[in-house]
Amino acid sequence: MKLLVLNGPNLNLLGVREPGLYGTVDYQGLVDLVQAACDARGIQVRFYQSNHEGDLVDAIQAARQDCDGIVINPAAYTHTSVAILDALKAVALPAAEVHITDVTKREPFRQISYAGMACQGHFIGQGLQGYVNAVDFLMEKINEGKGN
Ligand code: CA2
Repeated sequence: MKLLVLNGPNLNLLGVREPGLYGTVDYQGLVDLVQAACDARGIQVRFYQSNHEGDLVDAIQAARQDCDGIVINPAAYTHTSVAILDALKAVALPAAEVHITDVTKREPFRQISYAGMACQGHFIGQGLQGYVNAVDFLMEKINEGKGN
């Protein structure tokens, strides 16, 4: 089983700015955490972060070739990007949406998630652990699909 873990704009700044909101672990620390969780579960994983909407769309499309599922935190594009929603729908891979913060308790403009409309799992406000929980969710979902 192979997963793509996709992160959107500004998440490369994790641990560098706004630690009160996003914590003190940096992007590499997030990668290390999720890589270790995937290793422990015998899952292969590819990580990609971009500040550019089209690059995220390209990465979603590329996942069709070699991935069984997608963990995605589209960051600000969550609330604006129909292109990312359409890409997730087009590839039709099992997908789980992650938000480090509890977007349900933040500004009104964060209350819509376009990408979330194409995701079967939603991990909101669980910090970085949300990524690991999303991996577990997808592992179960993908294994179910294989008849396990
Ligand atoms: O809570 C989340 O994970 C978000 O996806 C984070 C996005 C925000 O636009 C979403 O509404 C919720 C923002 C990511 C910005 O990440 C930063 C990390 C460190 C310092 C500054 C920004």
